[in-house]
Amino acid sequence: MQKEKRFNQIVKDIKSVKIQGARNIAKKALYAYSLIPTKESKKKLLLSRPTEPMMENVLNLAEKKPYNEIEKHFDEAQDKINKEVLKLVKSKDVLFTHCHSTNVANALIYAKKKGKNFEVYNTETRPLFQGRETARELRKAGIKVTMFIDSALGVALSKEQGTKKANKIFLGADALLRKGVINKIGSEIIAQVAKNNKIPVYIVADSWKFTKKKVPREQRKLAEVWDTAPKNIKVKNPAFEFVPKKYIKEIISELGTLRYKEFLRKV
Ligand code: RUB
Repeated sequence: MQKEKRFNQIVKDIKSVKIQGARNIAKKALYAYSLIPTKESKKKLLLSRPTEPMMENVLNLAEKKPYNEIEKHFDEAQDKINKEVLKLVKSKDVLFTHCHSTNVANALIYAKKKGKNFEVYNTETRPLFQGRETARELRKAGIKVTMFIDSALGVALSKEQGTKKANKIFLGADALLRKGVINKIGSEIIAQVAKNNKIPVYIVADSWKFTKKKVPREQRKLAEVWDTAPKNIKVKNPAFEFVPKKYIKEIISELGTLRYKEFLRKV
């Protein structure tokens, strides 16, 4: 009973985005599955957030391998990612990120600890404001952070209205696909503006987010956008979008910092 209660709480927290980000979702889902390792619980977990191939990859492994063997991958991969990001980050950089990605945030905190003195611009990420979590976490690590509303993206990525120009973009990913990546809504437009402003876009993501399958893009509750909307007004709340590989300079994963083509060869 206790196990069932804990399992259900995790499913609830993944659904409500209390547990968020591909890595945290996959890690918690693995733990939940270890509590109740059945086909039915796997199905329940997979339905909790549909745009999460890392969760699916991890749960597929969990059917064959012991929990500890799979669980250690998360930190091992993150360590390698941190070292790759460290090579790219320079003091005085103005780095831009969106939403909250543990792979990105951990790597930036590691770079700061290693003595790099950069600053970060980030976007609040409506409607659920995951950008605030990123800002809080980075600031706590002593990183200078400036947060923008999502629609001020053009300002954050150019030298306008008292801002510097961000010179590198680090985005996380929920899904790594053959033709590009899926990440939080807003990511494609960030990549387009970056391209226009000649700012390189790096995807920082564990390679276990890769899938050859078609990945559905989650549509979330309309009330997250406008809970008192008049009945005759339509509201849309897409949570994720596709970023074509043409906008991506390199993928930074535990396999190294690689051009998209090379990454596909290695993964
Ligand atoms: C989070 C999001 C993150 C990726 C990668 O969306 O888009 O960029 O999941 O995160 P949500 P991580 O808040 O809707 O889950 O690096 O933590 O795996």
